[in-house]
Amino acid sequence: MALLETVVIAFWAMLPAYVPNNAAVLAGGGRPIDGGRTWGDKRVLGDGKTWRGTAAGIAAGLALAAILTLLVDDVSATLGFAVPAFEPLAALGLAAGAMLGDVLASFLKRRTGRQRGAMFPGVDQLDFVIVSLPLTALLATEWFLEWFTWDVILVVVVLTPVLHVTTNVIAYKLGLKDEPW
Ligand code: CTP
Ligand code: MG
Ligand code: K
Repeated sequence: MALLETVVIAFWAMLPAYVPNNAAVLAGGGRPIDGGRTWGDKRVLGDGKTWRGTAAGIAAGLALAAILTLLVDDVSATLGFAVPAFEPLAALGLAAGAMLGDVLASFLKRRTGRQRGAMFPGVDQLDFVIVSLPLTALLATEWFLEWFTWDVILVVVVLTPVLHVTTNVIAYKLGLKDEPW
């Protein structure tokens, strides 16, 4: 597969996992998932993980997957190669997996003494990939094996941190996020 083709497929296939984080930032607030509870002397997850942000993030990922699926034929024809349509379970694995990865990362941050908003290099950039890909493989195995070939996975692992850093710096400069990571 040509490199450009691999990059486009990787980006397209990951969009339903990329958008939940950004939607959560825009929609976040209200009741924290951990209800304010602590484990030892630290919060279980912290005020940065809310029910509203999480629900909005998953909904945004599912909505984007549905829109992309409607566009698949036109985009594939224009590009000259096929991009994936999202099966409902694939969309769910990507969107819910992204939010679950983010929540698990906050759990790890609190256990390692990091305050809300603290940087956790590596984890911040890849938490949603580490959970969304295995969850999608579990929920939509055939779809996953068809699209997430090893070269696509490699591109995802390289491309995601670059996109993550870029979008977060932009969100920070626009005043949407408190920190640029
Ligand atoms: N957010 C949310 N619910 C989520 C994820 C994010 O409400 N599941 C919102 C919160 O307002 C959060 C903001 O998006 O403050 C930025 O997200 P993130 O950087 O993941 O959270 P942090 O506040 O940095 O907290 P943490 O240190 O736990 O990552
Ligand atoms: Mg943060
Ligand atoms: K995060």
